[in-house]
Amino acid sequence: MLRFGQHLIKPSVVFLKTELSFALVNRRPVVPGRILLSSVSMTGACALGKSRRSLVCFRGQDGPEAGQTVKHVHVHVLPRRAGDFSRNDDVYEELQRHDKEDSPDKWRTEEEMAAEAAILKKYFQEN
Ligand code: AMW
Repeated sequence: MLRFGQHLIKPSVVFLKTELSFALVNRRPVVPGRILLSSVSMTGACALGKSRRSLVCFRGQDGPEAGQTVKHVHVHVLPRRAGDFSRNDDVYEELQRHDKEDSPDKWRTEEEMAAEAAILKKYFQEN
């Protein structure tokens, strides 16, 4: 198990691990392919985001006033695609609402998360 702030993360949802960082799939992605990096591996994440979607957005929230809910340094990687939100910047409002209105019934199952993590793990092994 890995610690992610107040959460214990099962190895099945982690798709990349280095000496100082790990990357996991989000239990509640705002856009398909949204992932979390426990510390920054920007080059790999950028390549991954671009390979799967047309653009990629990085988001970090430092402190509760900035919307941070997990007390562990992390960055969100959100693959973006033209037209995924009717107004492009609506993604930021959706992110704010999303994390405020979190509850267990909205989370993906461990199986769903593990399936996505397996695809991403394979991608990193091959690239
Ligand atoms: W923050 O609001 O701290 O910038 O982001 C925390 C993110 O971590 C949220 O998007 C939330 O969905 C995600 N998250 C929280 N706990 C877990 C978990 N156990 N597994 C996967 N994602 C998680």
